[in-house]
Amino acid sequence: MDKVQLVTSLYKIGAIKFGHFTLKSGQTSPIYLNLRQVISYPDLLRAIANLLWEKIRSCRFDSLCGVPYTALPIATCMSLQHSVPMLIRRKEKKAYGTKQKIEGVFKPGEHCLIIEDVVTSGGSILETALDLAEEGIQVMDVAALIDREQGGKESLHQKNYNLHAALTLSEVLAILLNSAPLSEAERLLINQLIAERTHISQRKSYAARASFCKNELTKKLWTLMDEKRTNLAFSADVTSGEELLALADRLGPEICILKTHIDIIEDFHPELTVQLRRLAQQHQFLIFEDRKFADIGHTVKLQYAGGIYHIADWADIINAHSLPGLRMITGLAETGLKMKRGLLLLAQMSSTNNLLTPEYTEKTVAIAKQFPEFVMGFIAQKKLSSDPQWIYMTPGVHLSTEGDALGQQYVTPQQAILENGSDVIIVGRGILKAKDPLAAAKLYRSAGWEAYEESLKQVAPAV
Ligand code: S5P
Repeated sequence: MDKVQLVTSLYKIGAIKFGHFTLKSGQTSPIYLNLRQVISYPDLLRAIANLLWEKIRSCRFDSLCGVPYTALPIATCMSLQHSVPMLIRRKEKKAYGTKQKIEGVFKPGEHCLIIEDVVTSGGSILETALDLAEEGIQVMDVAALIDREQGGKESLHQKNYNLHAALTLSEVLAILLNSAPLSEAERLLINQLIAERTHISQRKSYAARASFCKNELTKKLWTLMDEKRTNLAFSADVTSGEELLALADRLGPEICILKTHIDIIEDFHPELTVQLRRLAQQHQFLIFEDRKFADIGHTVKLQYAGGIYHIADWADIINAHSLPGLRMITGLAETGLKMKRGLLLLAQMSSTNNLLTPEYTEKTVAIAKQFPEFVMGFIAQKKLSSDPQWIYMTPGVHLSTEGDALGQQYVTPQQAILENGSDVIIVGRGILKAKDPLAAAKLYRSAGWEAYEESLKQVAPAV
């Protein structure tokens, strides 16, 4: 049985599951690997033992010791097939008799090879190695079926143990995608996980991202964020023009984007947008009119360039739902490209029970690919693709994640940037409703920036 057959069989018997799981380490994960039931499938158990043996056949060892309990039958199988003695580590110390933790015959100084099914942090392996060491038994090598790539290999290496894993979780995901009879939801989840993992391992700085995009405004924004050291977009959802200008002036130095809903301003006058542009120039931020266009191409073209607001004249960035399809974007792009503007597509929303399904999100990303000169990226709750040209902006960000009475849901800046891989946090009431909006903006700015700097250090993707 080769790796592909083994992984697809493990999926078929339910040893690889997708959902929402809490791992032994306390971390949550959408993937659960449960190899306990392979003892009910002798062919699979034999295949696992064979694969592991291939990985360690050239290592030097006198005995094998499986990490209790799942790896015990695997170690037994290898011991029988290759006539290598086995040791067993008791998890609980015996309260009677010899009270020893390691069962079997051994001599101090002999080499034991540890067998494990799945490595996450490597903690259980280290515990086993410690108990063996207490008896004077040396460990140099560890064989495992799957390395979840969550830092286990590195922490074992620090203690001078070499991990020989037959499969990494990345390989398992790739095999499942190509060969397993997945449901549509599982296929989408795996695609997303692969994209996230690729992205996390190749996380690039904002400055570096500028070279990947085809939209000129996105380049300008990446550079601005990098130089000004802010990934904060302020959602200035106020109804008075005067208040909007006062906030833009006061908070301007803290932000990379000022987001407006121009149609909620009760005393709108065209001079307001002239003043906004002046402040944008003075404090170096971009203006994003959160208009959420969602009509046929002909209508959005008129809404964008004309009406009372003449949005195209003053808003650097606009957004649109992808619902009406490709040609709507053509309607916006005619004006937008002339004016060197940018468009964000709404790929996900923050509100409860919204109708933007995973398929809708995936199709939105596919639509964006057809307009790389105009589309900057997405309004989304998380990074959706490993393509570095797109920028991700996340609304529904608050330091307290309580939500409001009308369906808004919140994540923290840390969750948005570090865990979900977004690039810009959009904060409205978290700042507006604070006693001191400037102090609150500074707080969100540093939380967002710290999360970004932390994300650049991230090497081991947590899946
Ligand atoms: O999914 C979304 C998309 C957007 S653009 N959820 C959102 O909340 N928004 C906008 O972000 C919303 O229209 C509002 O202007 C802002 C969030 O405001 P807050 O006060 O809840 O932070």
